Amino acid sequence: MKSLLSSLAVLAFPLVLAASQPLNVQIKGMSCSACEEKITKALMKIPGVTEVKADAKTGMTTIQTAEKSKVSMDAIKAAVKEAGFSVEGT
Ligand SMILES: [Cu+2]
Repeated sequence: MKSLLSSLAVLAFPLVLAASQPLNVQIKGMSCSACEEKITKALMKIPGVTEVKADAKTGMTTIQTAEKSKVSMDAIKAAVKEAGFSVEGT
């Protein structure tokens, strides 16, 4: 029983790490904290997004997802566009 539990722990650990990979995108057009809030609200609506940190000064936005594979870059770009901004390089 003890060996079964420890092998389960070994198996579960990398899965937890893989599930918390953040996505970093550069967003154009942010100029103040209201913009950050708008972006955050728009991105939080995407299923699977658990946390958003938008920085108006640098444009750098970190998107934390429950499962990286389920949140597509297309969904992020669409949400950003709908909020009135754009993802750098698009
Ligand atoms: Cu603003």
